[in-house]
Amino acid sequence: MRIKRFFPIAILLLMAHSSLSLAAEKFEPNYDESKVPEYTLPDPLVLSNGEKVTDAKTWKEVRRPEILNLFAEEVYGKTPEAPDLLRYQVIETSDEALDGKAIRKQVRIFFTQDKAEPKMDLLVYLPKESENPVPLMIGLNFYGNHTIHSDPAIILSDSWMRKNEDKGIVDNRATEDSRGASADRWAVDMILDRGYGLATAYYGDIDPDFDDGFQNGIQPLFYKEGQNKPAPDEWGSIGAWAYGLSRAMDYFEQDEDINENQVAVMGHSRLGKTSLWAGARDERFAIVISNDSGCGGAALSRRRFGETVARINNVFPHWFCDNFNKYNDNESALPVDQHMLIALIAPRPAYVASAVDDRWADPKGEFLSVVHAEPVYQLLGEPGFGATEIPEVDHPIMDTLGYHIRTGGHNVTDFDWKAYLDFADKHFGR
Ligand code: GTR
Repeated sequence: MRIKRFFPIAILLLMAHSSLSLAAEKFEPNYDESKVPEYTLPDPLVLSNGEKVTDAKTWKEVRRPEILNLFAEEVYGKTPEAPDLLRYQVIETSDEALDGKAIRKQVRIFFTQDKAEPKMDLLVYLPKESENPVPLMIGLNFYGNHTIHSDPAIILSDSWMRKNEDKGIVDNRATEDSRGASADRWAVDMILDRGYGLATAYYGDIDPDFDDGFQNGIQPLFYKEGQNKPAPDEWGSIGAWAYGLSRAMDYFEQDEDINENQVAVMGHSRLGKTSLWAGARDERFAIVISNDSGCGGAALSRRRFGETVARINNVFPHWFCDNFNKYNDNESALPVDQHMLIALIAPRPAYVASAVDDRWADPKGEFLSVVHAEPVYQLLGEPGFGATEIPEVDHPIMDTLGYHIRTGGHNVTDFDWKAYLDFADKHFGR
């Protein structure tokens, strides 16, 4: 009897499992604009009780918290409160970094008052010639701080890394070959020459980017008694990475060489999704920049162009909260769409960047998010940016909101950095 009952269930489970992975393998992205489904976006300026938001006070006190909460409960997961006190240790400094042009600081940030692990190593370069305190760009990196520049004094990360031969990763660890391996994505000289500081940390220091049921990374530090994974409305990896960015911000508030009121948070791809969520939650970030962030970032989910909600949740089950799975092939049920994530940044300046060949990230969907966030900026007395059509390739548009689509593919280039620095200059009055 037992065996008879067991078999069909096992077979059913097996079938369900293989059809899932089959669905992931067989996913065919839509790249045909005429096949984008018709959709209606939720209105950022209508309360969940149906009333219209017509003044800044109602936006700030009612609608903004409502939307923030919806993103937390349904998309990225709720995040713990900030610690009362940031524990950090300055590990290394130099006033003669990068041929004497920069000040370098390497700061170890801890996530609790007592535990040593996990820890996040923050690398900070500040321009030496500028008057302090300086404005600063912060972005997480994919393969360790030592990959952003060949500076031999950068501490070589000993954290777990995703496989990548080109980045000198052997057995999931960085090697000396990793030094400077991502330097082409980090315009360190340009940033310093323009009078900005640059800070970065390895995202895997906060939560290693693989699905281990949240046993590593910072989530376990916050489990209640008996809890061994986040609840369906609690943070996944993107939530954790964004939390790490906020802890870096805690540090900037304590560093007298940094102007904590002029910090721009920037991220690429999955880390662009992260910079948007960090900037939406934490209003201390004065400017928020998304580089090719795509699905779950700046792109509208309802367009289903390129990567979709179902696809991203199947392939990266640890990025979002479990509740986000409710919207797999069911985007119209989402109480939000990604234009509302940009709206949460208002009235602070936000910049979204796309690339022509990065269709997977849906450049048009990224542009439309900015367009549909604009009414919130206008309600708060900011001009937004006035564009209704995607601009010419390689022609950034910038007002309080900014956007460009550049030549090339999924990457961060000097063109992107130049636009972000121009945008920051404009808003920081430089
Ligand atoms: C892709 C993923 C994208 C983007 C990218 C990245 O595989 O589908 O959403 O996040 O990875 O982060 O490089």
